[in-house]
Amino acid sequence: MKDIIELKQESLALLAGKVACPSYDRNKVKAGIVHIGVGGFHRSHEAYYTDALMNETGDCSWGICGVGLREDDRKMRDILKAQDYLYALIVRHPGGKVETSIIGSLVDFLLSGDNPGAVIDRMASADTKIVSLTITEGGYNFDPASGEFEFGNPDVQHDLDNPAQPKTVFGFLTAALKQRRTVGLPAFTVQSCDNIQHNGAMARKMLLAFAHKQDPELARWIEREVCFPNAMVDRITPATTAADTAYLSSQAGFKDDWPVTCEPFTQWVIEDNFSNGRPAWEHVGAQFVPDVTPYEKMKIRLLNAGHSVLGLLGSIHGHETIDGCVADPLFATYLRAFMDNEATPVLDPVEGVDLDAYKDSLLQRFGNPNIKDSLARICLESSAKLPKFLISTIHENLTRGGSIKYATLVIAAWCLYSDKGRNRHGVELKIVDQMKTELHQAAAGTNDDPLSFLRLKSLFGDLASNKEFTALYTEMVQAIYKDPDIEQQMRKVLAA
Ligand code: CS2
Repeated sequence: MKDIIELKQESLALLAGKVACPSYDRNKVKAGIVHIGVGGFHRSHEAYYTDALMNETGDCSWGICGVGLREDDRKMRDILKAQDYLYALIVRHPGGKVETSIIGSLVDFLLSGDNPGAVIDRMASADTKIVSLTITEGGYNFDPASGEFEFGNPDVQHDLDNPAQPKTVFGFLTAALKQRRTVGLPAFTVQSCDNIQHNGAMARKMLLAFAHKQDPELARWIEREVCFPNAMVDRITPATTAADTAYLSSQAGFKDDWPVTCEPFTQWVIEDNFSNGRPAWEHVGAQFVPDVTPYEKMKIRLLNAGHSVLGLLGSIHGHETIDGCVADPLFATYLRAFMDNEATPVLDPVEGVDLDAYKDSLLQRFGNPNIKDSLARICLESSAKLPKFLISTIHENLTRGGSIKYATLVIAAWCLYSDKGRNRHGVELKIVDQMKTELHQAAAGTNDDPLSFLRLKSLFGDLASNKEFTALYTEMVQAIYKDPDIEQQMRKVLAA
């Protein structure tokens, strides 16, 4: 065991013989990007592309300074700092091949809780050209039903009252942009990397709503000067487990306290709309397109929605992982039927993409037995995900007279899940959701009022008053409340 190498800048020379390491001089890397929300996905995606680009071209002006806005980010910061911001990316192929590389594009990490002024200054620095975000679907602070900015959020109120000591992403972006404008620096680009359709437009709308309240003149400058490219981002990145860390020390001979595991597939389709330059990510596989709309809708309504379908139905059934679900023929058939009959009909054609082949590839990716993507991760924050991933598809199918039965059973399963917090065997399911209490209370009213869950208007809009939907939903929710054997209901839907 004493031969285990600590992951650090000074050990890269030793590690180079064992794993792929940065070939560029990390001392020369300038942080052209400030990234808010350094989790597994950022590290397997944007940081990976940026590292690959530096390896490919040697252009070191686009390193990344991570920023954590939550106290929960401290652990990641501490671990990365102790490793000189290096970490291992473990790519697991379906056939068992594993490719490990050390990613060097992160070069700093600030926690806003320690010093908000330092975060603002870093964003306002002349070196910063892009502020990118993975703040999750819930981080955009919009009301899911109206799509408008939620001024009721106490942190937003705090930021409006304390512009120099913000807590939210909107407070930080506004303060930094204000500083840039005052000193005559060009605006940075705000680049969303979250799974929201028109993620750039969403970031823009929310930031402008906030900035208008705080400083209307600055808001007008932001409106003119800041670009918010839309993008479709994709790489399945399960939560890191102790087995990943153990794998590195036993198989690769070095210690990383928080590596990232992901699938080999990766995709990034970006609108070429930047305020102040950008990395040439196209050299390492990103696609720049004039309009990302069809790509993002395809990905969110098939991949992300597909995950949620398996996540909720699978959790009630007692499956634990996505690959476990698709290895079960009933779940695989159900997923494909949902995709073919409900998700695909509401999609626009995507140039150069064969949707059938795309769906085949999704089933293969989900089935990767070496990516143990837990249903617990998929079900995290479902209230921020389902309106975008699945409920929009139901609304669109109701309008066009299309099928809704596959998705409706998922909503019924979500109600049971939120109410009981247990799978069909009575085993507890750990629910993590900002709306956990509201979801639970609404779901708990189901026995008296079968539509109780749907009355959460901010999630479901007017579904509770749609006769076609409520008739089917009532039948399904009552059936699974009587007997949570979800398989039986899935078979029924498939046979209907
Ligand atoms: C998942 C995504 O969060 C979820 O529910 O669907 O994290 C998904 O794995 C990624 O978007 C894949 O690109």
